[in-house]
This record gives sequence, C-alpha cells and structure tokens, in this order.
Amino acid sequence: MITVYTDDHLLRNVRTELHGGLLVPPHECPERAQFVLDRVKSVALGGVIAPQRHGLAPVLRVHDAGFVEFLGRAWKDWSAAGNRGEAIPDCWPARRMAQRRPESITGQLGYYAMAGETSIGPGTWEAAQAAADVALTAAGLLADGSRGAFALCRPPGHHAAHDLYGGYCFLNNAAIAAQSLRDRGATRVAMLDVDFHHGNGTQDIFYERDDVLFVSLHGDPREAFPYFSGYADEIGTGRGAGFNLNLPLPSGTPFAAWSAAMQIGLSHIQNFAADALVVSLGVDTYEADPISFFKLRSADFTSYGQMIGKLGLPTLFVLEGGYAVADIGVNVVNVLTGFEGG
Ligand code: SP5
Ligand code: ZN
Repeated sequence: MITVYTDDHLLRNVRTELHGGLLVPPHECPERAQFVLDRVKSVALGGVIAPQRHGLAPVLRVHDAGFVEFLGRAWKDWSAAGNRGEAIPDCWPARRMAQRRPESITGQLGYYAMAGETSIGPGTWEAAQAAADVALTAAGLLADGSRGAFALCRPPGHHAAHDLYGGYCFLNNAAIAAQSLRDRGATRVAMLDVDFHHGNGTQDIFYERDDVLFVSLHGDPREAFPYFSGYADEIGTGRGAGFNLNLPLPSGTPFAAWSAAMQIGLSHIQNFAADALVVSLGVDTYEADPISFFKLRSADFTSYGQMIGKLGLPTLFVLEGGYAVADIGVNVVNVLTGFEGG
C-alpha cells in the first residue's frame, strides 16, 4: 500500500491545548506523524510519496467559503490585534444568542469553533491545507485503481464540519477525499469512522445526502467529547435519512464488544453497495490512550484491519486521532497490514 506524506505537517506545532483548566502541550503533536512514518518504513508497507497541490476548489466542495477564508487569515488577524498567545475563542453563539458573524477576530473564533481546546498558531492553516492535499492525493490513487491507500496526515479532520473547526481539526480531510471520489466518478462512497471520538464534522457534511453513507463507532457522547453529537438517534435527514449510523459505546469497552458493533457497521456498508470506502483511522481506541476510554490492544488493530479488508472495497485510510504517541505507529500500521491480509 502506498502512503502519502509530507513534512509540511510540521508547520502545525502550537504550544497550547486547553486541558483540565491548563494550557498544556498539545496531545495532537508533530511526533505522532513521525512515529507512524517510521513504522510504515520499518514494516516496508510500500512506497511513500509526496502529495500534489490541489488548491481550494476540492476543499470548497464540502466547506463554507467564509469559513475557509477565516481559517486562512485567523492567525494574522489575531496576532495583528495584539494578542500575545495562540488564538483561542472565549465566547460562543450559545442558545438564544445571535447566530451572526461578528467583525472581531475573537468573536469570529467563537463563531467558527465547535470546541475551545484547539489553538491556532502560525502555520496552522498551511499544515491544514497540506493535510487535505495528502488525502486528495491518496484518493487519486484509488481513482486510478489501487485497492488501498494511506493518507498519513495531520492535523486530523473528522471534527471539522461544513463551517466549524475544533477537536484538533480544521479541514475535514476524509470528507474532502470522499467528495473527490464522488466527483471523479464513484456513485456511492461509504465512510467508516473508527476514531474513539464521534466524527461530528463528517456527519454534518453528509447528513442530508444518500450518496455518502457515514458509519461511526465512538465513545458515548453522554460521557465523551464531542458531547453534543454522536447519539444513536442521529440517522440523517431528508434524502439522507437512514444514511448515518452512530454506534456509541460505553466507558471501558473491550475489543469483543467493539468488534460486535463493528460487524453491525460493516454489514450496513455491505448493504449500501459502495464503490469505495474511506476510513477515518483514529487509534485513540487503544487501551493506553491518555484522553479516551476504550480498551483495544495492539493486536486488535490487526484483527479489525482484516475485517475491513473482507469488504473487498477500494479503501482509503485517512489518519485521525491517537495520542499514546509511542504506540501510534504500531497500532495504525497494524490496521493497514491487517487490511492487506496480514
Ligand atoms: C481527532 C481527535 O481525536 N480529536 C480529539 C479531540 C479531543 N478534545 C478534547 C478532549 C477532552 C478529553 N478530556 C479527557 C479527560 C481525560 N481524563
Ligand atoms: Zn479522536
């Protein structure tokens, strides 16, 4: 399997994440990508290629133009306003407040943020664009006939909605790639989100559509981030009704229960008769993950990679979360080698 990767992810290297009332070094750090790349090379998964630049057109197929324009200037406006730290919101359009975009950059951060832990710094936008290019380039490999491809990207994407950032995400790399597969001729695309957290952004982008099926296994939002999305009764609306499947699972879920839910998700994907599959591959389901509460072991990642492989679909894997940094490479690459029949 080919991996698409660029060092441009290093451009996102902020100092702060709001966590437990403190500004701490971010869980979503550059070392994550380095550990994954090292493991891809040490098991000789396949070639590693650089992304092509795709520009903003494929990004604007799923994201709001005002939102994308905001991301492009947020750091500059924030620092020009005299702020000395990284850009974080402090006020949101909550219940019964005006849903209007203010002029103030601080107000705009609240308008476009779905969570407050994610700081914006210099280079955040350039890295987010590079991550989308990685996913688009890997999608191109599928369009050209590869059975599998791996987008080794950061920052991750699945919390980024049509016009929202947060949850360490800015552009929804997996959604941008799925839309590009549709635009390159696939009739139906299935998306499987195995990150510990609910992929609220991907759900939002395709919620009214019947040509992209979204299936997500995640920590029950009653107990886990993003708290306000991911319930089982969120099934899609309009034409999209029945094309969104959430499988929330409780704290402490071990692989036996997780894989039973996975079988349900995989059978929905099978019935959908997709032309291609996009997997939002977060490995924060791991037992040692510092911010999550499932109990998967490293060998379990190989097992579920095999389960995905049995679908027999052209499959794009897009890196999302996973914060047990020393083990992220083994866990991610176990899924990929499992998929390939290992
Ligand atoms: C892509 C991805 O995995 N994003 C995750 C974003 C999570 N952000 C907030 C997490 C809050 C976790 N609080 C955990 C307390 C553990 N004691
Ligand atoms: Zn996650």
